[in-house]
Amino acid sequence: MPTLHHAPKSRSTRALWLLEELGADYAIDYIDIRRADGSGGCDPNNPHPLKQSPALTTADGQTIVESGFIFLYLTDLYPEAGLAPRVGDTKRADYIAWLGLYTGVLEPVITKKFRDTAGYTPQYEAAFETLDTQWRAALEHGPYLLGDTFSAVDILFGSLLQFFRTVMPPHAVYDEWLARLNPRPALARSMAKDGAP
Ligand SMILES: N[C@@H](CCC(=O)N[C@@H](CS)C(=O)NCC(=O)O)C(=O)O
Repeated sequence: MPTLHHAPKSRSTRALWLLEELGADYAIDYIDIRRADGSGGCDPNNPHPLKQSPALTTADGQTIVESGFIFLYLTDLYPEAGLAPRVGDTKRADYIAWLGLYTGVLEPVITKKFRDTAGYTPQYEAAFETLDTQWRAALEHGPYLLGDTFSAVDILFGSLLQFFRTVMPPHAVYDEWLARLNPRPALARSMAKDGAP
């Protein structure tokens, strides 16, 4: 079974939520990471090359890193859960595009905007505004990012706002979407497993 290398209250919390939504059979390896407040440290048991969370070890011992790619792997591993369009589905490209935008655009842009602010150029701000517009347009069409069906990209993007709501502007469409996501039983189950037993 896959093993999630998980640090409580970190980006791996969203992978726990996904695993619960998928009904997956999985193991959790609770790890330590360096925290922004200077606490924590690199965990020798963490297979992530940068000692970050999340990391996933597959059933055959391979390591996958980056939230978006862990999501792609897991939703392909459990297609019957219906949390992602399968290959050949017309919505597959949209799904891959959201995973790519999260990994390749949103993460680097918000890191610059909120942490490494000296490097926040007008190009980054333009990318941020484009993403905000595209994200809101998808939800306005919604009710979920891919349209009428809840999917793994709602978990990926939604977990960011659950953790850090002010990362995006205070538009009601975000809050209404979060209100649809927050009561999901799988989210409550993942929260119960978030901290080490
Ligand atoms: N883009 C990566 C980011 C991973 C990441 O930065 N994780 C943080 C926890 S939220 C971490 O492990 N920080 C410790 C460190 O960078 O040493 C992903 O989404 O998987």
